[in-house]
Order: sequence, then structure tokens, then C-alpha cells
Amino acid sequence: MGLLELAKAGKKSVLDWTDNQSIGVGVLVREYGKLSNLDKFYFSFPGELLMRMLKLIILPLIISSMITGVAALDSNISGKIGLRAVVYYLCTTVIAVILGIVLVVTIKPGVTQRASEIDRVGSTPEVSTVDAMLDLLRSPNKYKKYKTKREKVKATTSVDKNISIFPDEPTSTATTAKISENKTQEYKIVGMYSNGINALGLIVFCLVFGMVIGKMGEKGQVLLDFFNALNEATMRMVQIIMWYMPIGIVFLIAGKIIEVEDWEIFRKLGLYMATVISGLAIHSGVILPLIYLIIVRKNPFRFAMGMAQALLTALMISSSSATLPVTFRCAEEKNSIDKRITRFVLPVGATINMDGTALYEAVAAVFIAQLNNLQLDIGQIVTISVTATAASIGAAGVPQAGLVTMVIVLSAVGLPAEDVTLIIAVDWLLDRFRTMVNVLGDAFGTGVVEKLSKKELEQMDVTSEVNIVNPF
Ligand code: DAS
Repeated sequence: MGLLELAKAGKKSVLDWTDNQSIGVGVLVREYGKLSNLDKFYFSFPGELLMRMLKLIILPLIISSMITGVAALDSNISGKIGLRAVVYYLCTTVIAVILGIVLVVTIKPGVTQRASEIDRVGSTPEVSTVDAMLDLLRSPNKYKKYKTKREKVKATTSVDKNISIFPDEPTSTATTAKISENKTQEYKIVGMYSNGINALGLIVFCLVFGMVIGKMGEKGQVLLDFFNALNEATMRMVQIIMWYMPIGIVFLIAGKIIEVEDWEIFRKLGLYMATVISGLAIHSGVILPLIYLIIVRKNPFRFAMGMAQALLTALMISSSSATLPVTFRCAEEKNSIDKRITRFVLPVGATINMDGTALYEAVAAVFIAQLNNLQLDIGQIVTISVTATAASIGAAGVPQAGLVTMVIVLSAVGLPAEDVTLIIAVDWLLDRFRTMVNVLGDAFGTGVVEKLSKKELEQMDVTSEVNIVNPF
């Protein structure tokens, strides 16, 4: 029997093994595979806990932050000035999302480049028996791909029972469509869209509900107090999760490294980071300055230089809210923006305007879809754009808030929320850059709104500026 025939026979015997579970090497591979599944499970258990905590916090986070954010806008806005700020911020956020989508669809960081990575089961090139065995032994998870009728290895240890104190999918809203068993890129379309509508529906409900109670005045105050308290409590729980996050991330990454079937993921992660950072650079270095130049007719880069201290602070602490005192001082003292503008526009910006976060969430969602070899259709791209914009409005100006609200975007298109672990490893760096862009976007907004509100400012009582007390 020639080598080729031997290889064909060998490959067949490897594949047959998974069907009829023959003994010998098959049992060895199967046992090794099963053990490593459990080892992997133990490794990723602390990380899995982190993911389930994040998924549990999503619902109260979306509901409380969206409702209080929008309701607050209504009470803080002073007529036209506030409205201009909201319209400007929403436009720049949508532009950032579109830029992110164009870049990630063009660069395709998550798309499998090399033919050799194509799933062996689908188009199996002729492999020798030895290669097939070594391949299976080296990465036992591949044997799952050769699995046909085999029962999934169920980690029925107490570990799995413990983990259920954090249920995986607390409600249908946050449930993601399960990827079909053999990952042939066929998501359960109904599942995806029904999840998408659920998550999107919740966000739209919260936005409208927030506007309604914002307009109810005294009658709505009790509701506003409740959701503000809920938001405060949720944010404190997010802080607790943040304390645990470094531990969870280490184990998540360890679990992912064990699972890595090829080291291609790191090339893709590098390309993903380049896509996000180039998008942030284009948005903050070209688009925002251009809008500022067209409307304000002043040098945008001189303005940005005036914000340098705030941008550096944002880079260091990854929190646009905590940077706000510095943003106020830079806008007023370095760029001489009228205090009557900064008092309205900066708090509104810090609440709803996160261009960097919106761009990042759009890129990350498409990147994760690409990693799952999923071709997004226009409907899903639009869903990602809308939910990335809304999620950035709901994201708080605290470290890695964009990562937490990221799960909303993934849920909206039915992508597996746990895939956020693929990008968590590099999030600490990207968070700094997107926070800088968030702060710069807020600051440019003060210049633009000041220019557009010249008439109102002249009509306002001159003494009104003097009475404004710096809240920081
Ligand atoms: N760190 C957030 C901020 O402070 C941004 C984010 O997490 O996306 O703006």
C-alpha cells in the first residue's frame, strides 16, 4: 500500500475513531482531550466567574445608566445651548461609529487570512496519519472538530455547579445565540435577531422612559431618585467587579491560551489594536479638528494643545469622569471657553459623549464576528452601529466601562458575549486611548457650542457668568 493510500486509510481511521470510539490511540486522545477540557475548565473557571458577573450586571447597568443619563439631560439642559450640545455630540459619535465600521470591514483584522487555517473538517487536505495524530494530541480541542455523534464532554464537577451562582444568561435580553455545534458560521438567525431586538428594545425603552420621567418634573422625581440610587449601587458593584477583574483576566487569558488552536489569534489581536488606534487617531486628529475648524474658524490643534493636561490625565487614569475637573480648567483657562458653556456642555459630554468608546465597540463587535467567521449583513452592521452609539451613551466615564457595555453590543447581534474575553487582554491599553478621545471630543464640543451660541450668550445677563461656581 503506497504512502498516499496509507495516509488516506490512516486519516479515515482517525475520523472513524470519533464515530465508533475505537480503543488504543483513540482512547488515549479522547482521554487526553477530555482531561484537558477539564483542566481548561479549571483554568478558565475564575475567568468564567468574571464574565458571568459582568453579564449579570448588564441589565441593571443599562437600565439605570441610560434612564438616569437621559433624564439628567432634560433637567440640565438650558434650552438651545444644551440641545446644540446633544445634537453635536450625537453626530460626532455616529461619525466615530461609521469610521470604525469602515475601518474594521476594510482591514478585516479577525478574518482568517491563510487557507491552511480553514477548518480541517470542512476541506481536509490530505494529511498523513502521523500528522493527524500529532495534530490531535497537540491541541485536543481539534478532536472536537473530528467529533461527530460524540456526546459533548460535560464538566459535571462541583466547579460547574458553583459557577451557577452566577447564571450564564440571567435573562433572554442578554442571551446570545449559541453558535451552531460545528461552527459552520450558521448562527441561528432567528435567535440572533430576536436577541438583537431584545437588547435594542431595552435600550430604546430606557432612552424613551428616561426622557419621559425627565419631563415629569416633581411627579417623576421619586422615579428619578430610584434610578439614580440604582445607578449608584450598580456602579459600586461595577467597582467591586473591577477589583476582581485583574484576577479574572489572568485566568481568562490563561484559559484562552490553553484553548488557542493556533497562535494566529495574536496576529489578529495586533491587527485589531491597530484598527482601533488608527480609527481613534483619524477621528481625533482629522475629523473632530475639521468640524471645529469649519464651525469655529480657529486652529483646532492649538485648541487641542490647550487640552494637553486633560488628555494626559485621561491617558493615565482611563476615566473621563475623573478627568472632568482638569477638562474644565483646560477649557476655561487655556482655551478661554465661556464658563456658561462649559458648565452645561462638559457634564453633558461626560454623560453621553464617548466617541472613542463608540468607535471601539463597533470595531470590537465586528472583529469578534470575523473571529467567528460570521459574515455580517447590512442589518447586523446597522444594529451594531446603533447599539455601539447607545452603549457609549450608557457607558460611565470609569475605567473599562466600554468593555462592560461591550456585551450589550454583542448581545444585540447575538454574538457570544464570552468572546469579549478575546479582546479583554488588550483592553487596558485601548481604554486609555479611547478615554483620551472621549475627553477631546467633549472639549471640542465646548468650542463648537460656544461659537453657535454667541447670540444667546450676549442676551444672557453678563453677571450670570460671574455667579457660576466651579463645581470642582
Ligand atoms: N474609560 C472610559 C472613560 O472614562 C471609556 C471606556 O471604557 O470606553 O471614558
